[in-house]
Amino acid sequence: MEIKKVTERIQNDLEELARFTATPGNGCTRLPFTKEARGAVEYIKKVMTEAGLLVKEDAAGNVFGILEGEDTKRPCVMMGSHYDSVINGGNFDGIAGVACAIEVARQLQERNVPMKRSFVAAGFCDEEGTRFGTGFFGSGAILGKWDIESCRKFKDTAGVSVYEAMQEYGLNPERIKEAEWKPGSIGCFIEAHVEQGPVLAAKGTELGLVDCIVGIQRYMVTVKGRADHAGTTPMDMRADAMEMASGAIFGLPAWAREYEDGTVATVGYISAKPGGINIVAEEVQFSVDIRSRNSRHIDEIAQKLKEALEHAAENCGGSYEMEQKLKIRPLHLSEELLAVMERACKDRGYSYQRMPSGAGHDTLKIGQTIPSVMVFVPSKDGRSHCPVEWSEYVDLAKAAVLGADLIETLIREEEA
Ligand code: HGY
Ligand code: MN
Ligand code: MN
Repeated sequence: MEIKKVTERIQNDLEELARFTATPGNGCTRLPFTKEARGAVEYIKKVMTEAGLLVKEDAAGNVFGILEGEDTKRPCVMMGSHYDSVINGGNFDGIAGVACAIEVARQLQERNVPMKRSFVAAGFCDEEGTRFGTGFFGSGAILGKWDIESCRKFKDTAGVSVYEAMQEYGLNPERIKEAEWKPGSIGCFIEAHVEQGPVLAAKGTELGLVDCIVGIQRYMVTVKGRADHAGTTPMDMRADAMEMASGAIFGLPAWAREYEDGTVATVGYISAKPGGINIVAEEVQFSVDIRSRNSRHIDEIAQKLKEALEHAAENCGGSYEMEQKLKIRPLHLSEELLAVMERACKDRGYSYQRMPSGAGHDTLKIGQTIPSVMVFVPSKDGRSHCPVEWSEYVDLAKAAVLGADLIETLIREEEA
């Protein structure tokens, strides 16, 4: 296997997949259950078929390419990532890990690895949660974490539920439970992903072996006041939803900085109704994303948010709702798999370092119950979730080679 050929195959796939965006010329926008998602999935299925894999699309919109092992009853080795993106995101976040997983399937066959158990390349739906706020939909679905009720409950900012979006996409949400894999049927999970941060690029390290991933809590907050004339309504007679929201929004970054341990809090989305320049805001909606390697810090920030909203609502005569969209614990990854990855890096002469992940990833969901490991490749200038996101294809090729080494070792050692 020469790295040049691997690099070219990954580059070709990613350049093709970059075409499936709703914002051509302004980054990748590939939200779940859209025509862009459909286009990417059809291309992924084509490439998986060409790679000699058995292709399946499940009830949640996930796509799998299966290299069947001799004994299909034994737990498989799964490798993959998500094919959806954020709004105006980059062409590597998630989808590069899907391309790497397909490349690993090619390499396992080229190396004539005796496949005693199956290898599954996975493309997950809606890891980001950009549309519905939740996230980890596809990876959660294979673990049985989604049901019809939760598909109806969560809605996007246009009021379309996951349920309705699935129907429009051609899926039947009544069958969501069929996406669940039998417990024990996935032996371990590997994800290759761009770092989305500055560490590897700054140090010139080729690969990152992720040893822990932050916990995350996400909320959509709706503050309700009263619409009034912006000129004639005295300041002490208003129920201004923007004034009520601004206290909490202003507090979040400061509350996160107090911990000085990488804890972060972000308001990425805000909307005001009716939204007129001369109307006191009647309703303000804003998103909250809180992360830390320490769950207690996340809980404390969420509590401060609630208290700030309580206080503002009392003072201004308004009300608020704090809808929890996601709550997931921090994760320590498999030491056993990390040790095999470290050995493989040393054997290949790849520079590497262990590191935490501030981004969630499907591994954060799957790794809660299945031994998992992640390999990062450097992100140019540490940028991600924006059109300038860039990683070198040769670095992705190294991650794919490492993934194939890990799986080959697991399979050969088992048989030893
Ligand atoms: O937001 C994240 O952590 C990831 O990009 N889904
Ligand atoms: Mn991602
Ligand atoms: Mn992302």
